Amino acid sequence: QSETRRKLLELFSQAKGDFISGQKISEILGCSRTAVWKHIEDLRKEGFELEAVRRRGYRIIKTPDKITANEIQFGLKTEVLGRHIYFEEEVDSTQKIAHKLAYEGAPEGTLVVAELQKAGRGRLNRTWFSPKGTGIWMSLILRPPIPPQKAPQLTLLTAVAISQAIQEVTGLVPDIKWPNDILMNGKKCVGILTELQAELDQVRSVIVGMGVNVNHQLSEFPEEIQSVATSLAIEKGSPIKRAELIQEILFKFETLYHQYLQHGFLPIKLLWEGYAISIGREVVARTLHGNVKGKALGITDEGVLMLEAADGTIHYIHSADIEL
Ligand code: BT5
Repeated sequence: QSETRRKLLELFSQAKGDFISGQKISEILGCSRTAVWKHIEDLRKEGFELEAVRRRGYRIIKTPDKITANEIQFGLKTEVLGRHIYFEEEVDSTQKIAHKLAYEGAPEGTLVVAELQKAGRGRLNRTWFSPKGTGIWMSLILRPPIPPQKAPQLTLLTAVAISQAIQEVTGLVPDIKWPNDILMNGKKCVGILTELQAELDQVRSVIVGMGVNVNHQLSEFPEEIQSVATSLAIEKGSPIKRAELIQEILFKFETLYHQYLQHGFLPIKLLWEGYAISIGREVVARTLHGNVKGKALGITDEGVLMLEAADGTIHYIHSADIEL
């Protein structure tokens, strides 16, 4: 059933808005004309707008701003990432589900997506505000053949992938704040949380959590983050199709991930630097071992932040919150 649906959406996707005859659909799917009609009705119920014209067939006019597996897979350009999708309306945290799936052996590229997170997580057990219908809350399972200490590089890779996708889909140019924030006009619109399942010397899986504020209005954010948070729609002035952005994120991600696995972190680092805002500025790094103040010199070839303190000492920061 779901395999037929996937094939049907792929057909429409290939048709790029043109009509496909009912006859052709039934031949390719290997089902009756009545069954085709039923599948079309199901798509309509899910919010797709389809036109049916006698002798010409069916075409898709509009896809809904939904992010179920169907919408994400309709037009997806990747080979591996997002080819297995677990969609839920409501979850505690997509990270939690992805951890479980990864543990049970889910293949690389498996994506967990939800409309609403009741207990979305940031780093250090902070909460991530994830209301229904306006954002992208998703976790991607990767299985890179790298040692655990290199995993933070994937946070930076993710930030580049999301930034490129935002730029492609909205025309807006975001800033990356080391290590895991994407900002627009100084306010956070994306948070990234990279978690690991690993042996001592080998990663078993990396769970990349991505939270993107897409169509929120300012008043929809909790008061305590209204001065520091924003959404893409606020910045652009018009709503954005979430499924389209997810597809583009996965596409950019896959390209960068191939580069990373073939050539290492260096090409990613160069792209990252193109979006980085903290570099060259006086910042305070709040780490678990105390605060370090200094000028951000850049990141090392490993992705570690270098701060130069007033006395000239160089500090290597592996994990922190940065204040600009
Ligand atoms: C992060 O943490 O930025 C990582 C956020 C990752 C969220 C994704 S959503 C899908 C997946 N499933 C999860 O459960 N999590 C991941 P951190 O750097 O610690 O920032 C958290 C801080 O950002 C909070 O303490 C708030 O101050 C602020 N914040 C919370 N929700 C926000 C939002 N929606 N937009 C902007 N800022 C927010």
